[in-house]
Amino acid sequence: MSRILITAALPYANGGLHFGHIAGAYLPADVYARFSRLMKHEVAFICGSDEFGVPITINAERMGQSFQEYVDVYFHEHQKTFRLLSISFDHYSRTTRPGHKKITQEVFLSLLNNGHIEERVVPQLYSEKEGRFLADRYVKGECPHCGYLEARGDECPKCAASYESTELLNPVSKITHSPLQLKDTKHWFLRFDHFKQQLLKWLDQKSWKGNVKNFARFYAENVRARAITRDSTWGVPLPLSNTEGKVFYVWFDAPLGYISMTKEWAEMMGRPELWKDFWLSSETKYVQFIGKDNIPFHAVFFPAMLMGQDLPYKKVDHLPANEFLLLEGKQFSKSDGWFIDLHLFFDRYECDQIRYYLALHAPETQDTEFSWDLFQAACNDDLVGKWGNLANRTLTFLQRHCEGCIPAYRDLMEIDQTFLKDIKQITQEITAHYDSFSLKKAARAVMKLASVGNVYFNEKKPWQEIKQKSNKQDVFNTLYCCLEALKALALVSYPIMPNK
Ligand code: B3M
Ligand code: ZN
Repeated sequence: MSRILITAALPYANGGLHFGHIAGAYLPADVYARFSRLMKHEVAFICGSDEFGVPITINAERMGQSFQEYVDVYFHEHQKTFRLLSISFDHYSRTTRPGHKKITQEVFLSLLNNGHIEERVVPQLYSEKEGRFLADRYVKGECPHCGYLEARGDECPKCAASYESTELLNPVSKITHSPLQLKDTKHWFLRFDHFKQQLLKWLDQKSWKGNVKNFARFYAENVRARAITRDSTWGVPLPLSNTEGKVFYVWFDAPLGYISMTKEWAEMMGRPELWKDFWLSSETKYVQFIGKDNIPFHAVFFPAMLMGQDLPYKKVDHLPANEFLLLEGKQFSKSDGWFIDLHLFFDRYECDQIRYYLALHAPETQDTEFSWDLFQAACNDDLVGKWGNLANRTLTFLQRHCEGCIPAYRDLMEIDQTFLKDIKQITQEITAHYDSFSLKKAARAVMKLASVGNVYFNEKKPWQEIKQKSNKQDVFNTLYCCLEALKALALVSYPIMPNK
């Protein structure tokens, strides 16, 4: 038995979740957590919502809601979605809880004391009218490259140039349309470059997917100091005097949520020291499930933050980052109306159907898609045609000819013994697939087991044999072997289809 820490990317409390998010992080994480518990490992499966950051403040202001009211809505909505999908978190928390602030500040102070933090004075856009500095996304102006008048704070929709918001010509506030001035302000920079060699060496030892590792190496090669603070009132405040109006950048505090949430979980279970077994022990196996857009933060920046600590925090061991799942070939987009309403979906279909589909079409090495045709095929051909068929014909036969009891077996023939061996071997195959986070292969092998069962049933033809009184024992043997297959099938299907 070993101890396994499993985390899934903390979703922003800034919009609903779709099947793309589920396929990318939450389903693979849940399958692995369920599998690990089945194998009797000690598991902590931790997640929660990511509730700070500029996009959240902009949307809340637009809706006329307080920031807290706004994130509350999505905190609850996400939990509802996760329940519909039977995601079995051991703890689901949020970054606005007090314990999170404490950890974030401690980690910062440790980096500061160890000489990895630098104060720098930088010019930022300031609104006299609003009395505040404005982040990129609050700003628009003229493109410094093509002169387009409606350019965004960080990139131009006309010529696609990207730039610093301080380079915009005639910048104005998107909220009040008032002009903005450059004004000097202090920010705190983390010297990620201090960790470059350590990061490269650490990454070298990882046996991650090729694309994940290459992407991570590229970021590690190019690390430099980055600002970890922002001018805002919504975020974790700095633990230093005279820093009003400064908070930590959301990507500084969010990954620390994995730690603060594990700590909170341990406290809630009445074992406040338990979090240390997961986070401060080199024996823990730590697996992070994320989408590919989150790779730099999980493979480089967060590990560097931990390398600068006094406590020996556990760094990620496995990072099975996934590509994207599209909807009929295009990215899911609520604003373009290109999405599936989850509540309507679950009025018609069951959780295990979509879990099976998303496992079978997991975007592990390339983008995949949700399509209604493929969904129909997965349900009808596989779940009904193979799995359901084997269960139905076996149990119906058993009911009819064995009074629903499990028959005793005797004198198995070679075909029966081969079948029992096949069951064992496919079960082992599936175990290995779960163990290496290969949902696609696991889902396929589950269906292979069902198919092998159906082939065996067809070959043994118990419906013919039952008519010949002398062969009753062979019919019992057939049913016994089919029940063995069903038992194995139930177990190996459980991580993907826990309800069925
Ligand atoms: N909230 C990004 C995302 O949802 C971000 C993940 C944080 S994990 C520490 O894509
Ligand atoms: Zn332009």
